[in-house]
Amino acid sequence: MDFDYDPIPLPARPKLSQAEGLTRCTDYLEVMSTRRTVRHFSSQPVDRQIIETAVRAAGTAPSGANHQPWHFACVCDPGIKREIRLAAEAEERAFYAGKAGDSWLQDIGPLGTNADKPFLETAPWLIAIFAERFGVDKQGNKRKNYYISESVGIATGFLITALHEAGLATLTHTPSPMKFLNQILGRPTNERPFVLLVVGHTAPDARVPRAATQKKPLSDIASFR
Ligand code: IYR
Repeated sequence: MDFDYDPIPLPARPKLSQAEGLTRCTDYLEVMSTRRTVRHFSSQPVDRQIIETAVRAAGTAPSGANHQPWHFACVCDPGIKREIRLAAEAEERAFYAGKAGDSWLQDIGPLGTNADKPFLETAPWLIAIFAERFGVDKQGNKRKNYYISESVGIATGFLITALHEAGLATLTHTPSPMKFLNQILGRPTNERPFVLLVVGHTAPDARVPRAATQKKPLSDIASFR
């Protein structure tokens, strides 16, 4: 088979010494070590331009066959945020009332969460991230996507990092099931809600569970041979 392979040069990047590379990497580690998943948001507004730029950064993520199987539905409208809160809390009430099962509830006990999700209205932005199960072209033909969860997961990581760089806090929220997001946000059925990212500034009295700050040491997460 003949393919239209059209190689172009890489974009220019400064050549770093190993020492410079390590310094930069260490700086990045330090920045990322201050990221916390936050549940106490202030209502301080955040410019749409920051959200747009962070989403563009997310859109640079690698993806299967470069199909970019994601959609970021960015919501600041108070009425829509309220709708999302009400639907999410309904799911969460069922979850905490028993659907989760005892061992799951025990595992998240140290996080201090419950079915109340006021931050879904307080935070200035909600970004509902959808994974495209398959693409649809202008003629309505289906296009297969590949490594969908991997691709959308990586893009979500890029997004969280960009927002953290912008001095903002995020919460990766996953009310389950999240089908209501398709209906409220008018997203097509080929898109599956992946995560609901809550974005904003932290409340002045924000607290995080101590348990959540404990990260595994390198020796537990990596092996070298
Ligand atoms: N989605 C619920 C429960 C929950 C589940 C996990 I796994 C967490 O890490 C945290 C919470 C909620 O948001 O309360």
